[in-house]
Amino acid sequence: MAGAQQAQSSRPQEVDVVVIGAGFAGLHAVHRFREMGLSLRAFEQGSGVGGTWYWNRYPGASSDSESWVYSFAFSPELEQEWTWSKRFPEQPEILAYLEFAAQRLDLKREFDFDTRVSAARFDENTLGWQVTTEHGETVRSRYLVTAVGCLSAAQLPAIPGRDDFTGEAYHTGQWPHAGVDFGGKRVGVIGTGSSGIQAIPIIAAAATEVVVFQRTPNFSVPARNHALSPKRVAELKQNIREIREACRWTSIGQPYDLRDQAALDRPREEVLAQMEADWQKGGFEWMFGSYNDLLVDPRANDIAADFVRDKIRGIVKDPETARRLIPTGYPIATKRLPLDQGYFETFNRDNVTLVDLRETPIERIVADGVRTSGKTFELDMLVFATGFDALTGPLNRIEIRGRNDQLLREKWSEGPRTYLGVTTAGFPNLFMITGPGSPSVLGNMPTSIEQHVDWIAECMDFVRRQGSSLIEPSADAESQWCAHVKELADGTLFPQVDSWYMGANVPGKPRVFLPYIGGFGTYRQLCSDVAARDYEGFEVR
Ligand code: N01
Repeated sequence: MAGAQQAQSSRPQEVDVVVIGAGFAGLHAVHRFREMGLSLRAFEQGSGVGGTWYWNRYPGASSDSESWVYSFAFSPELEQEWTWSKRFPEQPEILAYLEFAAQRLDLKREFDFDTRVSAARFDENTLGWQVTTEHGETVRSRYLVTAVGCLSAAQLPAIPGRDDFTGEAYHTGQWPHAGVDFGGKRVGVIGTGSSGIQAIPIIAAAATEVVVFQRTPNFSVPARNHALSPKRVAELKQNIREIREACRWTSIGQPYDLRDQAALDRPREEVLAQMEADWQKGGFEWMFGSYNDLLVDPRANDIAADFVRDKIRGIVKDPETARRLIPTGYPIATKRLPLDQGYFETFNRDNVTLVDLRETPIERIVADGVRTSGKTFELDMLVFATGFDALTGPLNRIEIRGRNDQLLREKWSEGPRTYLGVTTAGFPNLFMITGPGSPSVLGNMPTSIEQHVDWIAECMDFVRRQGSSLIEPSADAESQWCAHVKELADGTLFPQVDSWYMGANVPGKPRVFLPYIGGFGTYRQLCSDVAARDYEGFEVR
């Protein structure tokens, strides 16, 4: 312990840049800035690297991106040395990958782990940031770069009696590192988003009984995960550079893109046959490598939604359970579409009960279970798969103060305001990797992160070459960007629906579509154009 304190106090108190977070974004940023010769400090509240994958250790946790692109693109060495075992990587393997990368690039020594940044204040006199940790250390830096993740602020529902439960209780996003034993237990799962949908089949296979408390039925597409053969691995490694480059320009940063074709322009039988073929392949391609009108025209969306409804009817044996599981009243994929491995099939098991909270709402959590308006379910364990305060939550939980002591969460009280989703007016020299107003969660995260880290690094270099020390977006540029982000979202079906994309899952959160939906390649081009025009919309001095 004395040694740890010694190490901490021997670190510089004044640096070029402070990075917060040691997930994909923080690791990448630290590596990039160090390569540029910048001095830095980096803080991570967890005890190790991993970010999302450090915290989300629930059973079944897996990425919905193909493994070969769910990784760092900046290092051909890492790419060749690491071999993914499956099409969709599972949490232990992703965490092992990030450990491997951190080790290989010698990144861990840059981080203060177990150290939450509690506050950051822009200092008008020094034109830099004062960053304070929960341990009371204050570090001064020219730049502050947040790599805090988009889905890292876990959200527990305000259900009456939540603290009365005397059994075990876990949130999927804060899963115990020692693991959880479901054997012989009656487990209640609240929530059927991606986390619940991934966890429920695994919990059901291990527990005595599982009760799924479903508020909104969810669409889901089969992942069809499988092992990668040595031949496939060799092919992927050989072509990875071209695959990566293609990903950089598609709409969601994946190795496929929307077809240049509308479902409504094609014969219905052809569309259904194509959907069936894509369904058999599994993965997001079914939706996001498909017709280009599915997320903008409700009639096209209905074709896709009905397709999945038929699938659910075909899978779930009990017609009453199938009816309850079938989503109605909102367009498919306007709530984040999960990928599953046997989710709907799980409801054919004798030990699984579905409780439709629209028919029988939860009245309260009691000491030994959950009481709905229908009955009390006695439980030994509760799993909250209830999601996150997305995009703004992780930033707002830090007391970030800009010019005139303005608090970021107060500036954003009506919704986040950013320029390019990476900066915000009144907060000079602050960069938010995958911040609100950028594609972030709508794309393959490592691809989004790579683009932001590169853009930020080049921007800092530009400021240095100007002999300047400050960069800040203008209020006008910010307003125009926010209007653009909103206009694009309003052209889709997304704003009609209560989802975390809209902030609707957090009581009191303003209803604003949080990410940029104009497509990843388009966004990349816009950011590059801004840079090419000497950082148009920014003041540099
Ligand atoms: O959270 P969610 P998540 N009473 O917000 C329900 C990413 N992710 O952790 O829909 C009862 O999607 C809520 O119901 P409703 C991915 O981007 C990625 O599952 O609000 N129920 C909903 O069913 C994902 O989208 C991966 O009516 C309540 C659920 O809880 C995002 O993280 C894996 C309730 C929350 O679903 C979040 O996913 C996992 C209440 N009071 C996650 N409050 C991969 O890449 C909430 N709910 C694979």
